[in-house]
Amino acid sequence: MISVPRLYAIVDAAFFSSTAALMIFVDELVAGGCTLLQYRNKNGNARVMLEQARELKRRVGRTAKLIMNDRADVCLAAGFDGVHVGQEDLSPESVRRIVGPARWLGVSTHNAEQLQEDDRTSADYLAIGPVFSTSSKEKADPVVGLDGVRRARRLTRKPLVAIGGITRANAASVIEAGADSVAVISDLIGEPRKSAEEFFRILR
Ligand code: 3NM
Repeated sequence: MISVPRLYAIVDAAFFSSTAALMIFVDELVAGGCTLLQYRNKNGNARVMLEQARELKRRVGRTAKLIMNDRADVCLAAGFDGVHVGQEDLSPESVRRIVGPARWLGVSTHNAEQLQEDDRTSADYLAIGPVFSTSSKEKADPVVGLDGVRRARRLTRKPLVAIGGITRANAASVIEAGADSVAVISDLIGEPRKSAEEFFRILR
């Protein structure tokens, strides 16, 4: 069983106007103590995606685990540590076959049925969300709330990552509801280092 840190930083390329700005953001997250980062790029072209992924790997090295959103091919090509897939991406088992047994595989779920189904796969961790309303994801599923996190906690023994609208102000309640980790996009933007440090202080 893997061990997931309290804060799972999601680096979404859509939030950055240049590769340089994205890299500075990541350096700051690592300086703030982040050891698990997901690179998410939902509309970039594949070459830019791979270039950014390789640059992330060069900068982060082994100080943090790097998880690639959706793309098993980019994960392997950039030497990342794992892949995170959603309900409309390749199935967990098909990704597992591509990335092998050692790399981390995470799966997004949005309700109890999906969570139970993906609990039966070889996923290393499951995500549940959106916990709160979010503007960072297009066509987000209905909010599950803290009750959704509690229910998810009862349905899986895999590490549980909560996502969606999580901030320093509500993160403690999400962990109390049973999540092992919070995945965050927008509340890290702006002052990533300070924000990450505060998350770790709050979630200690
Ligand atoms: N996935 P923020 S919610 C990428 O429900 C993503 O699976 C979600 O961004 C899900 O921290 C979400 O800014 C967006 O709310 C999270």
